[in-house]
Amino acid sequence: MRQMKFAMALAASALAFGVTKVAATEGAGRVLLAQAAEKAAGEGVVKGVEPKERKLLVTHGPIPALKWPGMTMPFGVTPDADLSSLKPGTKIKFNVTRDANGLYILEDIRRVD
Ligand SMILES: [Cu+2]
Repeated sequence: MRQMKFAMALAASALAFGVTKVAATEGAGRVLLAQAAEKAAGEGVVKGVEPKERKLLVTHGPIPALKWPGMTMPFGVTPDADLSSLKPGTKIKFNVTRDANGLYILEDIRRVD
């Protein structure tokens, strides 16, 4: 009887371990997916600059990492982004990431001259 309890306890802990392991693996997978999805390289052309609102209107090419086709859309930018050298017609490269609210914003904006 004692042995049986021990065996059951072992089985239970093995099961618990297995579940924990799966959860950890899934968690890691999700982190990797999130990282892959949240840093997507893109390029495009500036269509408009709103320095006060820290926004850019950008016509970007397809961004496969986000499954986005090319389109024109407004973006916020990271706080460190320097918009002073950008104007309509400026070609740029950037990374698309998300802000604290989950909105897509541009970071690491580089002019392509
Ligand atoms: Cu878009």
